[in-house]
Amino acid sequence: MAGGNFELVAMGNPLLDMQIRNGEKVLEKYGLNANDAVLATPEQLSIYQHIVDNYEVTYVAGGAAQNAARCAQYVLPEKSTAYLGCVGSDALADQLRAANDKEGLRSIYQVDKETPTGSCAVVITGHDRSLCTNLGAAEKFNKSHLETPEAKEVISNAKFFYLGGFFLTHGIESAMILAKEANSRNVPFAMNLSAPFIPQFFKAQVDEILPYADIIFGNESEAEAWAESQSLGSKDLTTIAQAIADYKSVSSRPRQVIITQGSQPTILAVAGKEVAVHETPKINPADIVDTNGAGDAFAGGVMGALIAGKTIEQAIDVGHKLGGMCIGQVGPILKFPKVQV
Ligand code: 26A
Repeated sequence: MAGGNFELVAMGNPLLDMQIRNGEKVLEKYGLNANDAVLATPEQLSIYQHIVDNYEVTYVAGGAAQNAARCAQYVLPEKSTAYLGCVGSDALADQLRAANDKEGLRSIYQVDKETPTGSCAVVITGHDRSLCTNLGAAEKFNKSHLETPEAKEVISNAKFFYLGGFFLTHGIESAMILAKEANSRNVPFAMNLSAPFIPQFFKAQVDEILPYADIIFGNESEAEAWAESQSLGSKDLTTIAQAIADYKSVSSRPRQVIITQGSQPTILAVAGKEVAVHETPKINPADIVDTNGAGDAFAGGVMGALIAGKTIEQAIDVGHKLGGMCIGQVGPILKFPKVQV
């Protein structure tokens, strides 16, 4: 598995990020938490116009799984990654395609002409980022898209699948199709917990797909939310990571669970093994631009390295490097021109 043949197929919500800095007042006005990710309520839908009118907005390609796939491509030979999602027929979609083209991620978009491409208000305060999303066309994704010739071809050749957990708010049916495809061909199926509200409010969907997940990514607050959803009765991250690893499985692969916690060490739990801890390289606070996409870059780096044949420990190192690189850029992107990692 060295890359170059669309080994990685990712699926998620393609979003255009509308990012602002010093957004304390916006958090307050819209009742958002500093380091959270939510779906916009009807009352929050005016946030997009509000930031356009009152702030300097940076538009940058987002969508958590799409970011991760672009970052996996960063460490792989050309044409190693493809991405499935639904966009509208508008300028936002063109910007997302262009960003994917630049990084060599193949966009296999379903297009819903009636609905605008999704957007995400990214409100930066210090080293925190708050994400408020209007899914738009992203939630119009239909499983029929998986039957189109282009999607079918990459799905049937994929050696590795990645699902953004965010997709579970609307797309469990399509998600299960990929999970079962991975399982039937014995290739890894990876998933991100994505945000605390996913295990919290979409528990049934998480419970349904988790037995198929060979690799789970998450951060500390998502892991805690999963533990609460399962009434695990523990806030200890080692215990939680182990419990996710040991959760029932239909796969022949021992599940690997990777929990990041910002600058603190990354936890790796593998079903049937002792939990291990990997130091996160220190980043000089002065070098931090914003943390939007850091977790996606980490996941992308880990998957890219695994596809390139690295061990899980080596892959975590690559993930840390890309996460750190992303933090030094505006938005969920890596250095361009490319640097060797
Ligand atoms: C369903 N929701 C809320 C979302 C998202 C999302 N991607 C998919 N679905 N909310 C925020 N994001 C993306 O997360 C990235 C940072 O990890 C943002 O677009 C941002 O680029």
